Amino acid sequence: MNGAESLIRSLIASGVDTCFTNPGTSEMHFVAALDHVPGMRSVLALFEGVATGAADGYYRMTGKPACTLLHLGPGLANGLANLHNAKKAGSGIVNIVGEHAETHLALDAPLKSDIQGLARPMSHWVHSATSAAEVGRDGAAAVTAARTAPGQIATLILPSDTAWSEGGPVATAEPPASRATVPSEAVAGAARALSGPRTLLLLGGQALTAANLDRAGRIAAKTGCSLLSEWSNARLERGAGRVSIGRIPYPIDQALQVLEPFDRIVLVGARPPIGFFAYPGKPARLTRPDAEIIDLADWAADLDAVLDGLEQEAGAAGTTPLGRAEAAELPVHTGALTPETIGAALGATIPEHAIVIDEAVTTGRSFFPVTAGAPPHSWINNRGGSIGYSMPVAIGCALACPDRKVLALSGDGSAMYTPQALWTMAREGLDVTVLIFANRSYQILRGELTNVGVQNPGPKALDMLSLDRPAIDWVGLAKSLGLEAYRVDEAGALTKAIETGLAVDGPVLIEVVM
Ligand SMILES: Cc1ncc(C[n+]2csc(CCOP(=O)(O)OP(=O)(O)O)c2C)c(N)n1
Repeated sequence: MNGAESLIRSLIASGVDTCFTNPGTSEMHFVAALDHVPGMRSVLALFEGVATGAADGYYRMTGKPACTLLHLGPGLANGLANLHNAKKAGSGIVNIVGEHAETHLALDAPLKSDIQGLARPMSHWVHSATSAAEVGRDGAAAVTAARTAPGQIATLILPSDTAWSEGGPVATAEPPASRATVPSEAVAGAARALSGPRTLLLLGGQALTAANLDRAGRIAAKTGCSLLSEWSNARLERGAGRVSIGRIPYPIDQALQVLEPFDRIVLVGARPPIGFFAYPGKPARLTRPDAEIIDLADWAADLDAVLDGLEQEAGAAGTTPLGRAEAAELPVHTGALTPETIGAALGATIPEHAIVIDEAVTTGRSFFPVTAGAPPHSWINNRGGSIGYSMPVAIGCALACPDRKVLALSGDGSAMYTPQALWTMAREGLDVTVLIFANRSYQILRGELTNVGVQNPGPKALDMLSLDRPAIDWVGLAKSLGLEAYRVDEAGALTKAIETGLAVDGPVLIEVVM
């Protein structure tokens, strides 16, 4: 058994059974070992950002790390933007990054680079394997790190001689440590605060499961506090019958207005609200300067226990939760495609147990309220702000949950960062319906020009935000990568196309021409 085989066996023994790969020469022993060791599902991605994004989506739906296989420094570098998003979402991932054999490193070969230096900013744990005999243990240690709450990025650098030389023992990761508890006095104090006027309970991370939202709804019913989540959530459970929770808006003025009424904000799994960006003359913190922030529990804490404790302390157990969404029967709209008619089409078609990955950017700003009464579903946001995440994340979600329908909603600008994801969807026959909102521009940035104080932008500035020269043929692109694809420019046709996409088992792309 060589080192590569002992590594794969150790990953499998530690519960990692899915690998998103884009290999090169230095990873050939790992690739060969995939056939010698049963139990590792390997999925080829044609760009490393697709592999890392897929591993992110996989973790969000399973709570279990997948691994990636990346080719030296440049391969890792191509995957970094979606690793950044995964890190901000609290997703656990094990990256295996190939490296030259030790004897070759001294020769400054073309692909030699500072892999540790590249890995560190987007990883919580970085380790270079030094011997084939130890590589199984290194793999298990990487899984232990990746499983640290809420989920961490672990990067194991694998010199090719540690893969091809005689391997050592197969190792198993330590069981995940239990999540940190919060002192009961702090919970009791926060429960008292929630009973005061003008108080917000701001939820994030594991506080957004269906059961925890029910607890929050009971606390709100009993204490009169308001509920909100952050703008971007790694995964939020919602839909008919679930406690419907609003998100702090992205646009800074709206966010300030939403938070202005609150004297006290209790944080459970959420951070103190800040703007996505700084804007001249606008505050960075979104809460009123005199508002009291009670940071009860961060996202790594045992939030089930925290919300249970709050519920008990508030005397809310047995109360009917406030704000459960009612099932909505939405009329099918016809006519022009606008954010409102597109939102209505989604509200009318999102199926039960769907996973919606939202990278709809400007088009999608108003999707949330109109889809609140759709059948129960999961909603996934980008917490890192690096665009090009939704189609890769959809791959991981679809592999993690083969019985659920996946809807990836993307602006055309965002989708062009990782279009290779479509090929992997087709190759693996994944049940994903992709909606591309083809407004042929970086629309959000037109608004941001104004927000940062640029008056009357000139033609060069506007040209940097336009995608219409040439217009991208999404249907042609998707078909060339093996997908069924449709173009729609009217709301009734969009509803029908979404229904068609959802009825098909494999991937379908819909170009929504705005
Ligand atoms: C990796 C990365 N590069 C650039 C940006 C800056 N950026 C934010 S949104 C955006 C354009 C989004 O365009 P699109 O997806 O078409 O959405 P629209 O606003 O048009 O709805 C860009 C370039 C970013 N967030 N991440």
